Amino acid sequence: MTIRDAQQIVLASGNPGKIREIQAILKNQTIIAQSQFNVPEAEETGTTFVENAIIKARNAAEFCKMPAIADDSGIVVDALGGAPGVISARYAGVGASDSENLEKLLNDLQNVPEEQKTARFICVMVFLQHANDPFPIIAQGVWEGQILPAPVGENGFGYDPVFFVPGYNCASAQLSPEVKNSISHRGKALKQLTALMENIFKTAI
Ligand code: ITT
Repeated sequence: MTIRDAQQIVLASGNPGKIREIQAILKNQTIIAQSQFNVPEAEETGTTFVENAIIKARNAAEFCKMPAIADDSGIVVDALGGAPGVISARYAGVGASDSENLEKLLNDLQNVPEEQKTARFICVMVFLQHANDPFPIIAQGVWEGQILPAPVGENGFGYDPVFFVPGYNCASAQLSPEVKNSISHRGKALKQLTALMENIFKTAI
């Protein structure tokens, strides 16, 4: 298999926070955000991260006639039976802002004891060579932590201000972008994805 055709890869995400982090890691590849091609947003109808990542990658690959990478991610909170999970981006409703989503999360957890607020970020990254690629390359990363009682920190996006990172003793939103990428769910998934791609395509990614 060759990745020569994949010099340009469309990144099937409309989330600027994710795009920043992914482009910082894949800096040797020409990764073009789907907004540059006016790709219509795909409906995320899957019940799992992997289904939604494939839906998004296929949608962008089909529209752009190009290889595509997609990220489906979210936060899973044990005390909420795994919610918000795949609906993390729209937990407080379709079109909700990051602060509305994390406000709802803190509200849902207000009667839960601190030690029971264990949570993890999940990221599934998918690479498709083309829309009908029957062999998606799939990688996943998990980042364990805990939900804080109140938001803190200015970096990152989404739930970063309420995600406590054990070992660093701070919120994810207090980490530099470099440190976050070196330990996060997305960083881990991307490392795994590039290793799988290098193995399959026999070329450095
Ligand atoms: P695209 O589908 O266009 O990529 P999206 O934001 O809708 O953007 P998802 O459906 O994968 O993407 O939802 C991911 C949500 O999970 C995201 O909006 C955040 O609320 C949260 N999330 C994922 N990774 C995160 C991170 O590194 N830090 C903070 N929140 C994160």
